[in-house]
Amino acid sequence: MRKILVTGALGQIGSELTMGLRKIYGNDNVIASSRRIKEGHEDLMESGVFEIVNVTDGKQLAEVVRKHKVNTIIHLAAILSAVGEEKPALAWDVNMNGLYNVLEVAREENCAVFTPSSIAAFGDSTPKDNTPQDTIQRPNTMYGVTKVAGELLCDYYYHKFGVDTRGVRFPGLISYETLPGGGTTDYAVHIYYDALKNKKYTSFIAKGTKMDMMYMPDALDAITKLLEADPSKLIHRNAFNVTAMSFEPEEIAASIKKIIPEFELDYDVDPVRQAIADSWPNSLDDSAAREEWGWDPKYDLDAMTKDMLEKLKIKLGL
Ligand code: AKB
Repeated sequence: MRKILVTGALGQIGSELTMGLRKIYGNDNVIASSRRIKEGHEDLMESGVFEIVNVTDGKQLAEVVRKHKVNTIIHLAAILSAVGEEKPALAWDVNMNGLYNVLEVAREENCAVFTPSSIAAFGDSTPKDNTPQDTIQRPNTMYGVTKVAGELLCDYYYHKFGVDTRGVRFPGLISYETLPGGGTTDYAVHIYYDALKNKKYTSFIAKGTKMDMMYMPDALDAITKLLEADPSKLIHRNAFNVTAMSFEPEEIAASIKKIIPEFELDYDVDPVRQAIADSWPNSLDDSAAREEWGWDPKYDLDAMTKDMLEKLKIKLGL
């Protein structure tokens, strides 16, 4: 039976993944952890074990893994792209030293590891359309640098020490439960909140900027599917391209307008986040994930918009 530790459990992915995993593996078998307690996550903290873990503290991490006899670590604690450009030293510390500590304790305690990479692992010199699984990776953000290095480090721990490492390159993730914390694709979450509250949104990403995106239920499905995939079928263990849709701001606005006709979009472009977005692919080729472990997303843009607006309306009490 799996005994799972989730790091970054109160973040955008972690808050939904932890509850989903508790349904599959049982409340007592999924330990949630975060570097601090956050308001609004009482259900998660009370439905199973919760531990304070700062992933940059290897000793603290190892103690929690041993205490709960953890055999699988889902490592989500990370600094995202926009915050990473504001605080590159912090991004390096959390993303690299945190991952190194996770891999070391996994090696010592015989744990499997899942950790996400990102479309940020690509850069200006990467082919932009239908970006191949194996291609040029020369990112120019600190977040991207840590994501490429992380992919390589996970490969290294698999080949050198036999640690069962797995991962996907996530695109922008859209969800209603917990807000994302400081990414470039965050506009595609905020737009739904503002559409419901104000019937208009000012985008910090420019017209015509295409990026890959995915609705959270598909992202959770990717994690649980890859975690349980037959290892003999996995060629690309740690860095599977996965995507569900690719759109530019005006396309998500058009999708919202089908449900809220008076919705309006305008622009006030943030040069830092725009430069990051411009360096990322327009659309990924995720055929390796489809072939090796059956990746098959369910939500396209309109299906996501419908569900997001319905769920957010309830959440915001509108
Ligand atoms: C970000 O925008 O930084 C993240 C990502 C694509 O990894 N959402």
